[in-house]
Amino acid sequence: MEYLIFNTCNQFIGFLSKLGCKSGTIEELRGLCSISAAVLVVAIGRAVWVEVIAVILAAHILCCLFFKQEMELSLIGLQNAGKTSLVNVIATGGYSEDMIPTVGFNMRKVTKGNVTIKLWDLGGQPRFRSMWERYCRAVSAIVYVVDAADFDNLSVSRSELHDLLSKPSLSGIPLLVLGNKIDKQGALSKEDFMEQMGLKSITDREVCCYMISCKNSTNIDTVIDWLIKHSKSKN
Ligand SMILES: Nc1nc2c(ncn2[C@@H]2O[C@H](COP(=O)(O)OP(=O)(O)O)[C@@H](O)[C@H]2O)c(=O)[nH]1
Ligand SMILES: [Mg+2]
Repeated sequence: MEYLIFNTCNQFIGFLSKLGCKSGTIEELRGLCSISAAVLVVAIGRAVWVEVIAVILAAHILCCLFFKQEMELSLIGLQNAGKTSLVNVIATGGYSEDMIPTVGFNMRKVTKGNVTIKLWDLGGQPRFRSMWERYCRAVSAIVYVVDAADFDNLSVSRSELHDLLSKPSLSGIPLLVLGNKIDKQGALSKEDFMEQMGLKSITDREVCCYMISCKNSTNIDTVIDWLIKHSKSKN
């Protein structure tokens, strides 16, 4: 490219000299043309790079637009089940024993690859349970967290879950039930947990159950895989 521009300039200068221009003027013109050619090449070179970068950016934006997935889900369950701990483990991998009970709700956005998960972490105390249904209406999935080692509260947890699922506004929304704290001695097996929670009687939606430990990060990757699989395409 540079050679072509330089050659054209030289031919133009040769033509000028044939017309009788002074050699000094022609040398100046030759120098000027060389500099212009170099500037042009750099400019074209840059333009090419700018184009290449623009194409890469456009492709990236298109990929993001067409393949970006987003999901909104509600995390519910009785207080102390480990909902906020689960959000923390999914978001940062961090776990803490000293958790402050969630008052009302928390919202966290977590990005995993091209999937953005908007998590509503709802308070589990009795006074907050009435708002569960409202926050579950438009979600891609309901995640119900249970302390699988807290036998005293299992029946309450079961009845709250079945109460919630009976709401017509929530029909068909996929449900993921997590038996948490399996690191604790005496925690229920998956079979017993499913039995105690009455999961086999839920037939009007997709139901999945995993036994997890936020403390030891057991099965957290499986949970994230399930969530990603249930995320909706943005477009
Ligand atoms: N042993 C054990 N404790 C856990 C686990 N997950 C949460 N906890 C503890 O359970 C308590 C309540 O957790 P939190 O996330 O606040 O529960 P939430 O009320 O459902 O949000 C905290 O002391 C946590 O450290 C777990 O997998 N194993
Ligand atoms: Mg909490």
